Amino acid sequence: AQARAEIDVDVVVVGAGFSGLYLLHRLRGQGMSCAVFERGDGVGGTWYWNRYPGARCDVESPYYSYSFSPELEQEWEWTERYPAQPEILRYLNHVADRFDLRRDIELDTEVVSAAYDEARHRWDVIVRSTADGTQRSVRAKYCVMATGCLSAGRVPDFEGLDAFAGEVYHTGSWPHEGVDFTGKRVAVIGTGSSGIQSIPVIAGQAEHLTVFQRTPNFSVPARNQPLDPEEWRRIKADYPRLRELARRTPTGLPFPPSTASALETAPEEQRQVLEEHWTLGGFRLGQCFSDLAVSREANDVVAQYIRERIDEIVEDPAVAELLKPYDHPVGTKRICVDTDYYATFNRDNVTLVDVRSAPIARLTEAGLSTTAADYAFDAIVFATGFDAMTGALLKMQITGTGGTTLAEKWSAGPRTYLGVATAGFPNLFMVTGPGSPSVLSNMVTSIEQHVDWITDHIRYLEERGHSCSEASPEAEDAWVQHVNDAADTTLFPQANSWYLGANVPGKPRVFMPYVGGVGAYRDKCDEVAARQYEGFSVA
Ligand code: NA7
Repeated sequence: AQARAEIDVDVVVVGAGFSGLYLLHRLRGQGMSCAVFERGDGVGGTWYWNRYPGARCDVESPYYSYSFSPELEQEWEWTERYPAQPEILRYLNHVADRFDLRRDIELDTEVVSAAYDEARHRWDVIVRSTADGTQRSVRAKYCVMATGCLSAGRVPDFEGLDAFAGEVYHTGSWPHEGVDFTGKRVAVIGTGSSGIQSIPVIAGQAEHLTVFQRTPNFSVPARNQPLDPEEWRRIKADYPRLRELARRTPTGLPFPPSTASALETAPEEQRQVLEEHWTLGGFRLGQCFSDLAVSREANDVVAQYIRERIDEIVEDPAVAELLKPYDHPVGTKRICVDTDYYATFNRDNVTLVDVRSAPIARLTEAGLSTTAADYAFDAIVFATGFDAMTGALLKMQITGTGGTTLAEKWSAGPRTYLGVATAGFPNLFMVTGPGSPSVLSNMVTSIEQHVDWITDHIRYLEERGHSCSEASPEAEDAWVQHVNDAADTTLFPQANSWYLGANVPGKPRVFMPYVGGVGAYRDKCDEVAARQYEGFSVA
């Protein structure tokens, strides 16, 4: 009771995207008071900021949604096979209204710092208004980071970044009023998911589009289409079973992984399987064979198949060759899911520039210069990605016991227990943190599992009158080792991906996500909970 009198709210939640909204709903259901801080001027997180042309989820609509409310599941209508950004944002706004969440969410407010007061067992959180810069402090018993994995956008440190006189955009913080590229000469830098989704749409608008590609990616046609009403009805009727299945598969999608090994499949049959999956579209291709993620030989079969499709689609053989990925196995960077990406390079108004052989040297007043040539543009779009998984967390000054900051603790790479907690930071939890399977899965399935687990843990502590819970260094060491060992049994470490921090110069090279899969991870978390939160020191 004494501690309670010293806090303003039971829980501070940072972020009002998929994670933060559900956290608030759950915590309130447990009778806890919450303050959610969100830097945007609306809810939605990732789907609030990523409004670039063509922005769309690569997970199919019926499964990229909350499962906690059967009523919500039944009343919401998705319109397409894959949800476009505006539709997901509408959904999240609907959720905020339907569950009366807005009254505990402060928009336009970013968290600057959070410091743990060991004597009082509380977090002192400093928040700042993005409108006028005023700061104030909030005290809470628990702090939950719902800050997202791909929320700290990254522009490469090019020389002369301010020199360019034209318009500059980053896909991850797109202007809300939209952008019209009609009649303009546009550059897109980057060919990850964001580049690959936006390039065909921008090409349709711009007078000329120049795409600067450093590493070609594997991309699979989405085959997006209006959601078939009959199929949608079937899914709705079958939601309980599909959701339960999704919670148990490695991907968090209700499609059990293939049990067929590519290497044990005859070439003609391999071909047939690949054709079927290519026709199905999207991530299904990544699930065609059981050994795709562990055998380079098996992976090469799929890689070669995609390269052949690129040859078929792209008319100019030299451009086709440039677009073919050879440097990393399929799936070791997230497979891109596109609409007309490769075909866009057949357009007269689109040019592909390889910046592997001649890197971008600097931005200039007129445009940019590679080491080989100068280019002039009206607009430059950075589709250059994010400081993934740790960026948003480390932007805040988070100080744990003994005055150690999270940045200090993670200077050689992030270390967590189960991806939800880190030793030295009591009563601080992370949703989809490094060490969790989140980014390798259907994010919403993972988010719901993390939130359920964290809020169950908080309820356990509250019911027993505990003042704090902290991951033990031993449990954390063992988990970090397990995450590394798991990654090392796969091909994932062979790619210079953001999973490894490889996209940010100087970032420690540590494989961050847990490759063990959603189902296995859930089992492990459930086991820890069943053993009275084994690996946590509770006081
Ligand atoms: P990604 O996947 O990190 O892609 C960023 C792209 O930007 C990628 O092609 C990078 O090439 C390129 N890039 C980054 N820095 C440079 C420089 N200096 N020069 C040229 N090109 C550069 O981010 P996205 O936003 O597309 O997607 C993020 C996730 O969102 C995605 O995985 C899905 O989960 C959804 P590189 O490969 O590093 O050579």
